[in-house]
Amino acid sequence: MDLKDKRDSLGTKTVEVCFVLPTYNEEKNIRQTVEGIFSNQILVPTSRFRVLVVDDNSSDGTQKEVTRLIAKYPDLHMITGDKKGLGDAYKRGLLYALSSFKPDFVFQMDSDGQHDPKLIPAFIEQINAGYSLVVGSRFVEGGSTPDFSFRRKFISRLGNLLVRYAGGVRHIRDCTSGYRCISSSHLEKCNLGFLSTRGYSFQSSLICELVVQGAKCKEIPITFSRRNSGSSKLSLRDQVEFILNIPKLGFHSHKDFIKYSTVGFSGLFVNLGSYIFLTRYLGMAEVVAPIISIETSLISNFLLNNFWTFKKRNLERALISRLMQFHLVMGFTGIFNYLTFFLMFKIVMVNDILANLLGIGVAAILNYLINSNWTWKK
Ligand SMILES: Nc1nc2c(ncn2[C@@H]2O[C@H](COP(=O)(O)OP(=O)(O)O)[C@@H](O)[C@H]2O)c(=O)[nH]1
Ligand SMILES: [Mg+2]
Repeated sequence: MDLKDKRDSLGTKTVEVCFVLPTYNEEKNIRQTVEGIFSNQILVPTSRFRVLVVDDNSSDGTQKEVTRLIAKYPDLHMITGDKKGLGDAYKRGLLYALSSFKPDFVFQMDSDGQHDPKLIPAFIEQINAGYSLVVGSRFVEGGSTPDFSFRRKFISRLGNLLVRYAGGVRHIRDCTSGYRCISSSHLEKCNLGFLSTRGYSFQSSLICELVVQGAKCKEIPITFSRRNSGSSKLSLRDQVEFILNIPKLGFHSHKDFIKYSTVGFSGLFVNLGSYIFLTRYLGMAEVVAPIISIETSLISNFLLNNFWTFKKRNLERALISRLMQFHLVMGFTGIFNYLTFFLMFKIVMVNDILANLLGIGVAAILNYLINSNWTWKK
């Protein structure tokens, strides 16, 4: 039974899958990789495989080799461009694959034999189980990097730790792995401006952005074996860009909280400014003015959060009911602010300024969490 008969007999919708393979001087490796992918096609008859090679004008015979392979495999394609780095190649390749082939899923995979094509059915099994992002992981149980030197292992582990904790993807053990299967619907939602890294750090930006876009991730163990031939293209420039990219990941995953804190800080000045205006220019009594200045800062905070911090959220409730919720949350967390201060100052006996700062910190985190998940619930 050939593939078409097998599909017809199963009677299910064909899942379109596109493998994006970046190549730079992989003349001796690309054939084995492409053949390895297509030889798995028969094992997953409910899917249709396409392969897109993204070659950055390799100086060896990679393009010639791919052209020869295209004659044998009609579902193999190639795009070419100038070498600007792995991230740039992936960005071009993924966009091309999405717009030209409209796949349901996209695979990212290296072309040098370090990613075993025999694992493709295992990735697809997880996709069928409902995951939108399947990562071939070197750092979960059963995964390994037998060919890595101590130095490369250390860099890889440290890089992963930084990405996991700064980028809000703590639950993913291998954030820099280049062997992944991604649902196109999540990929299409990704902010390409954020993914504008040129080199290898593209992989960590992409995984953080996919999680921000709600991708449900599953890791499966892989052995990241030795390259078939040639050498790694990981450069010092890639490693520097990787480090410089970490703060960007941190800001991206905690963007709402940073904006919310900035608004909170601005409220301090609005409060104090209106107090001075009311008492010094309008001659209002000192015991009355704070009532108006507190309310003014609450309203300015509310408006800034509504039209800036949480601007992108699709909200159901009316503005006025959100304003009431905001007041309730601020009142409630104000009590926590005072209780923390009291506990720290009177019972733990810390300095009064420090106790106040702790109170403000606890209240800020608490009211962010409640406002973010209730007042401005997505
Ligand atoms: N198109 C393109 N592919 C690249 C570039 N840099 C690396 N690659 C490919 O990306 C894959 C992973 O690169 P490799 O050097 O093996 O990285 P390593 O496995 O982490 O050492 C390989 O298939 C490379 O040919 C690039 O600048 N452009
Ligand atoms: Mg490699």
